Amino acid sequence: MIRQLGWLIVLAAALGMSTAAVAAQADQLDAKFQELDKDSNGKVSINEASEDDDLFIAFESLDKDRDGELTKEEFASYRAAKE
Ligand SMILES: [Ca+2]
Ligand SMILES: [Ca+2]
Repeated sequence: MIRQLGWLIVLAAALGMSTAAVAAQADQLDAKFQELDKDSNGKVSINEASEDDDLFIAFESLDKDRDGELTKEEFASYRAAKE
């Protein structure tokens, strides 16, 4: 019984840690996105993306709907590919 409880605590700790890690990653993504989104319109334009060389180079392939701007989802796929 005590042994089972021990496992539960280990499991809970592991779950808690991974949730925190995911949340931290999401925060980082938000912070970077907002930093790039200078006019705060919720999208990163090609001009805004030029702040970041790697992002600028990847811009066209990231802009899936080709509207000339990256949504947070489009930007998230860049971050995901980089990590
Ligand atoms: Ca913008
Ligand atoms: Ca787009």
